[in-house]
Amino acid sequence: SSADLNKVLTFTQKHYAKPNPQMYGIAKGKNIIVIHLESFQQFLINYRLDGKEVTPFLNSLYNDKSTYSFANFFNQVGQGKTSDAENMLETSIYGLPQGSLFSALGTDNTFQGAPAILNQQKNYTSAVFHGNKGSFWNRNSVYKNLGYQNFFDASYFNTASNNLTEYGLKDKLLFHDSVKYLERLQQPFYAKFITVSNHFPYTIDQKNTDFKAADTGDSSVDNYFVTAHYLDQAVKEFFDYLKKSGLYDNSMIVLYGDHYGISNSRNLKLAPLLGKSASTWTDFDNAQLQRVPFMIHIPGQKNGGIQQQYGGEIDVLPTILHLAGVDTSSYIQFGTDLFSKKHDQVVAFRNENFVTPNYTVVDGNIYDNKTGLQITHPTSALAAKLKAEGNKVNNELSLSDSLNNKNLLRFYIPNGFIPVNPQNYNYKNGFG
Ligand code: GP9
Ligand code: MN
Repeated sequence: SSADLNKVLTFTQKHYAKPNPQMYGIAKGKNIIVIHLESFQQFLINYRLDGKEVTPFLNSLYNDKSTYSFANFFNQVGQGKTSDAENMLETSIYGLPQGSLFSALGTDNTFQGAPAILNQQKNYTSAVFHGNKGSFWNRNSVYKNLGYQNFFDASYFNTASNNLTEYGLKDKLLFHDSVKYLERLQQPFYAKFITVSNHFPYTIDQKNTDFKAADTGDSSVDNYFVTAHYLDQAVKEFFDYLKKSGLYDNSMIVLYGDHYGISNSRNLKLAPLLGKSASTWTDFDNAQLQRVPFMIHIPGQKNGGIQQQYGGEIDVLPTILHLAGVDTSSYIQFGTDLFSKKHDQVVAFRNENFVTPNYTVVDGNIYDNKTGLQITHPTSALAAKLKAEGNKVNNELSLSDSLNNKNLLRFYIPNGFIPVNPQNYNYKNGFG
């Protein structure tokens, strides 16, 4: 109803953070290439296993002045995992408390997301590349509702069995075999690559395992480093293709990790590799490990570097749109531009726990980020502050749920936005 919609609008309009003028439009007219790093956690960045860098190429990007690299960026997914991450990045609206929004509501709901906005505002074409079936996570339907013009799923690639791992085409092949399609897209384009090789249980054939596994006694933890290394090499090869094709210089490349690769229960095996002990491991450590990479690489930029502000997946869309020079003030978005002075640094997890630059709140327990210790007797000022932040988190998540469950966007047309007609798009689907 319009009362429900108004509640959402009242929140998002007040929450809106206007762009930082120094950053607004710095990537105007550039291609936007989004690389989804499957199950990739931030702790891998600059990490050495037995003295050897696991992801040397991503490390070099992270440490490069042409990259805005975020040290305190968190995944915010729920059970929808990859699909929740995609949903947040495309729309700046949360996933559902249970299940996957893509699967549950993706066929019928109205979306106002990145491909349509960029197409309508800045004449971008759009494409997704993914080496699994188009029906996985209901992407076929959702992408049409988002206004994606092209979806190159497994049916476009050679999916002979030795080209695959458990979740589809090997990443090196995905990138290599996509370039011929990418080169033919009209520029500027918005293109997303969803990798799959670094997915649980982290298995890959002998030929691609030139990195020595860890030795924790849990094979998925041990091999996580092997497939992460493979993914790193795949991304490096893709950058080489981009340079060779000439696309690199006119592109902004955005990289993000979608969610954890090592689950909370397995973190106990991981702990010693992070210089910690399983016996003192807490919910605080689990929450802090929800960091994933977020990097915005803009060739030619010299003012990048490591950003300390706290944020998460919900914040990506307004950030990217502002860099592309798109005004976001009329869209319903729950995140805020990471570069804005008004950026909201309270990071909500889907289960209502949250992290701020100084504190972590899990199941109502407060932890001090500096010491990692629980604060059992907070001052009344601190208790009140965190209570207010917790209330904001709950309110935000429930407004997002109301928006999704009641499909409220069908009643809202942002200024200058033309509703997407999914029937304009037709993709093949399956294995070729
Ligand atoms: C499959 C892939 C994996 O297409 O994106 O999804 P996940 O299991 O990580 O949610
Ligand atoms: Mn995933």
